[in-house]
Amino acid sequence: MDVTIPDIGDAEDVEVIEICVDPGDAVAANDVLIVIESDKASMEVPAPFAGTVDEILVALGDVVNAGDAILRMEEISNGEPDAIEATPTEPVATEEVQPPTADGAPPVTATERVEIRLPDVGEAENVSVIEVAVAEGQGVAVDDLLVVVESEKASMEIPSPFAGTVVEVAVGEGDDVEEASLLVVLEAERIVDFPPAVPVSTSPPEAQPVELVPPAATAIETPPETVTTTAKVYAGPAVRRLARELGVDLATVNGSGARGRIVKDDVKSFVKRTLASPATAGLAIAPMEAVDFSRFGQIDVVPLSRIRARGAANLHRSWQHVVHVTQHDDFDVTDLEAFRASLKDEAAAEGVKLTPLPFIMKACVRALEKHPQFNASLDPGVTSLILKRYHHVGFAVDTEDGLVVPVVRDADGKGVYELAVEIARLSEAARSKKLKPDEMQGGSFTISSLGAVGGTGFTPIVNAPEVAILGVARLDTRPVWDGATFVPRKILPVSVSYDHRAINGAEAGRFVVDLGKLLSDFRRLAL
Ligand code: CAO
Repeated sequence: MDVTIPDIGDAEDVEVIEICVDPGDAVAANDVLIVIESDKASMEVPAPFAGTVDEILVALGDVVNAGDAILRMEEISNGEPDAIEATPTEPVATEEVQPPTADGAPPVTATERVEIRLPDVGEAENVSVIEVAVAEGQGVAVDDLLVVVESEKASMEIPSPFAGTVVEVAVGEGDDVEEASLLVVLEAERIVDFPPAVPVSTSPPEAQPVELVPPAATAIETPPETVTTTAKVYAGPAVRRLARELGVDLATVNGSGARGRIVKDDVKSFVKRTLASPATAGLAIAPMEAVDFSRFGQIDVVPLSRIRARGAANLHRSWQHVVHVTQHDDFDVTDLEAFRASLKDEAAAEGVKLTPLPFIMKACVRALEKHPQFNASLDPGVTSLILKRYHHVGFAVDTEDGLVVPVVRDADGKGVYELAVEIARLSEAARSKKLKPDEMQGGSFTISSLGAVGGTGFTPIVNAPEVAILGVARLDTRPVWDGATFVPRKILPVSVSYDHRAINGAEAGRFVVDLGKLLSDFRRLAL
C-alpha cells in the first residue's frame, strides 16, 4: 500500500530532508518514515499503520507535495512487526482477575510479570545501554521510554509495550548488551477480554492467554562518533540530528511534546535562550541588522540550499572555535609535473585522470605520518590531543548546491592511481548528490584545491574538529634564480591553516617544509 504525504497546510514543494527507514524495515504505527521541510517548518511523516517497508519512492532532496507517494508498505494485520520485538515471558495471570458479569462480560484487569528484552539489533555489534529512563517502582504507560541502546551506527529506543510498574531494572548505563538481554521487568497491566457469550460461573475463569505484542523500537540515526547522554532523552531522529548540528545536549532541554518528548522548537528555543543569556552574551557578536536593499536598487533573493546553510553554520563555528594561523609556501614541483605528464597517457589508458591532487594527497599522508599532531583533534575541553592512527583525507568539492567534503578512507594504504580513482568517484558522487553519509564522515585532515580554478593563494578554514587543512592554489611557471640565471620552474603555492591550540608555529613550519620536500622530489616517498 502506498503511503502518501499528508495534508501539509499551505506549504508547497517541500523537501525530503531525512529518510528514517530502509526497505525491509519493520515499523510500528506512528514510527517516523521520512522528514520533510518547507521554508518555514519541518514535519515528520509517521507510519499510518504497523507494517514492513517494501520500497522507498523518494530520495533525499526530492521536492514533494501533499498526496505524493513516498513509500510502499505492507500492512501487518495484527499490528505485529515481528522483525523488531521485545521478548516477553509467558504471561501469567495473577489473583487480580475478576469474574465476568452475566450482562455483557466487561473487560477486567490482570497483571503479569513481563520481561522486556533487547530486540533483534541486526548486525550491530558492541551495543551498549546509553540511557535508562525508568527506575524500580516507577509507573509507566504504553510507549513510555524504558531504555536507549546504541551501536556504532544507530541508537534505538526501547519503549514500554504495556502500562504497568517497573519491578526490576536489569541494566545500567554503560552496560554492554546483546539480542535478548534482559532489560526491564514490568508488572504489566493487561485487559482480559472474556468472550461475550461466556456462561455465568461462580468461580473465576482461567485467564485467557493474551498475546503480548510490544511496539517496534525506534531506530535513530546517529553519527559514527559516540554520543554520550546521561539524562533521560525522548526525541525523534530529526530532533536529535538538529541538536547535533547545533551542538545542543538534549539532556539539558525540556520537552514540550507528549510525555515530555523534545520537539524541534524546544531545541531552537533552547538555543535562543542560551544565546540571550548573560553567560554567553559576552561571546555573542552583535547581530547583523536586516537591511532593505531594495531601497537602493533592484535585488534578487536566493534562498541558501541546505548544504550551503549547514556549511555556513559549520564554517562559522570553526571560525569561532579554532585559533587559526595560516602558513604559506611555494613548492617547486617541476620534476613532479614532468613525472605526472609522463604518466598521463598511460593512466588515461587505464581510465585514470591524473591531476596533481592525488600526488598532493599521497605526499600529505606521508607528512601526516611524520607529524601526527596534524592528523588529530582536540577534545572539547581542550585537555588532550586525540591522535588518529587512521588517515582519512577529506577534499573540498565544489557542487552547484555548495561545498561538500567527501573523505578518502585509509588514504595511507592507497597508491596514486587508487587515490585518483577514489577522488574522481567521490567528486562525481558529490556532484550528483549520491554521496552516502559515511563517505562524508571521519575525515582526519582536509585538502582544499582551487588549483583548477585559479588564484595565487588563499587562507582555508580548518574543518573542525580536525586541526589542519591544506589549501592548494594554481601552479604556475615562474622564473626562478638558480644562482647564475633565471630558469622556468613550475611553482605550486600552498597554504596550511592550523589550530594554534593543537600545533605550534615551529611544528607547522616543519610540516610544510617536509611536505614541500616530498612534492619537490617525489622519489622521497620511497624512502
Ligand atoms: N594548478 C594548475 N592546474 C591544476 C591544479 C593546480 N593546482 N589542480 C588541478 N589542475 C588542473 C588539472 O590537472 C585539470 O587539468 P587537465 O584537465 O588539463 O588535466 C584541471 O585543472 C581540472 O582538474 P579537476 O578539477 O578535474 O580535478 P582535481 O583533481 O584538480 O580536483 C576537485 C578535483 C574535486 C577537488 C575539484 O574539481 C574541485 O571541486 N575543486 C574546488 C574545491 C573548492 O571549492 N575548494 C574551496 C573550498 S573553500 O571554500
